[in-house]
Amino acid sequence: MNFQYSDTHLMIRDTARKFAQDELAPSVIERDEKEEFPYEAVKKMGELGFMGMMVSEKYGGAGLDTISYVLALEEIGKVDASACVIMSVNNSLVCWGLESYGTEEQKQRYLLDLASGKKLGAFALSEPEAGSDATNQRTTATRDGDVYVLNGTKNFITNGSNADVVLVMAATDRSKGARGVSAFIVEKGIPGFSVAKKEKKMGIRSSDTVSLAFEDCRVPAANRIGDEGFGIKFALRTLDGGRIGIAAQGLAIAEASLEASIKYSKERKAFEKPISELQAIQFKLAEMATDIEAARHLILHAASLKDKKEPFAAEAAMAKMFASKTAVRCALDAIQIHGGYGYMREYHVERYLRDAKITEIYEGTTEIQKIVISRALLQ
Ligand code: COS
Repeated sequence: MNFQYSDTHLMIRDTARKFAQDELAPSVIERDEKEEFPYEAVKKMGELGFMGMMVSEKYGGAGLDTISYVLALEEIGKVDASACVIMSVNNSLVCWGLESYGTEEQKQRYLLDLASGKKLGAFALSEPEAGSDATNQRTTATRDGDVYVLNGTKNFITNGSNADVVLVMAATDRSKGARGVSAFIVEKGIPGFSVAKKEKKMGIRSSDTVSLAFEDCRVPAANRIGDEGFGIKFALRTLDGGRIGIAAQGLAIAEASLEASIKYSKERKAFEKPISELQAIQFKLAEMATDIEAARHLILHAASLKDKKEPFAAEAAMAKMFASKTAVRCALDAIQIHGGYGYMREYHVERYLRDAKITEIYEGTTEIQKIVISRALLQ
């Protein structure tokens, strides 16, 4: 495999790096502490074309490839994993699904604003009893003339309280199981749709994670995505791509951990020399760097398959599984290298660990990735 970045790739990486340093870095600790959504930064990410990177220009996007998207996520995630997931959800889970499966009318009405960053999107699949077991949808959508009436609860919804548009999966016919679930576009503010609870989280604390409640919420039938019964396939295909985004987030946290560790180990002296001269530290750095390179290759491989329109679900699952594990391990090592300082908030690395853990859980746990990979091997 030979990944040659184009000039466009490098330009995007540099733009994202500068944006992250200028706009996100100065108050990232404060936002984490206050659990404050980065409104201004998200607005600027929209202006830079980062909120709909792979959407074609005719629908308000930047018309770029998945590799560009990974590079931008990586730079943003190295500084602020919360901003990274806000961006990832809007790009991978909302814009991609709408562009791939929405009607022309839905694209004009919703995608244009979502891809250009004027509006924010969320993706609502998970429920109190349907996380890994995604097909077990209890939220119902009952047809009533030219509307569907939605009832139920969604939980752990990233962007949920700030989203203008939510893609909601709901059972239109529970007797049909996975084939009885449909996907709907639901606009903020319509009667019967409310934010039920904001979660207090371990990490990614400046991105909002909420429960959403639907009580006799009437959604136009024109807002259904695809046919009745297409909802699970829609959601799982969308998540296949989403996993590349979360893998990039994991890679970003791992890289941030390594960069902080290199810097600190050169500055910190013990036994009359910088700790970077101790083999105990050098070996940790070597292992971190190797895992990071491996994660990067898995991610770029999955991204390039996706760009070539070849099957990529198993490769995306491998990338996510490995990059998320790498993120957690590198963050732990970074804390160890920083010693007592690593445990203090001002040194960032404790936040990296708190942010890293969720990459092993959301958009499919590590265990789900193993199911996806082994099914591909055994089919
Ligand atoms: N893309 C499109 N369709 C898919 C798919 C994919 N990647 N994976 C499965 N499907 C389809 C199947 O083909 C099946 O449809 P048909 O019956 O028409 O063939 C349907 O979805 C249900 O799949 P399956 O029968 O395999 O369901 P299972 O319950 O056995 O398991 C897993 C499906 C575990 C793979 C799925 O539930 C999953 O990925 N869960 C994790 C979901 C997740 O990531 N949750 C996080 C929440 S979002 S933050």
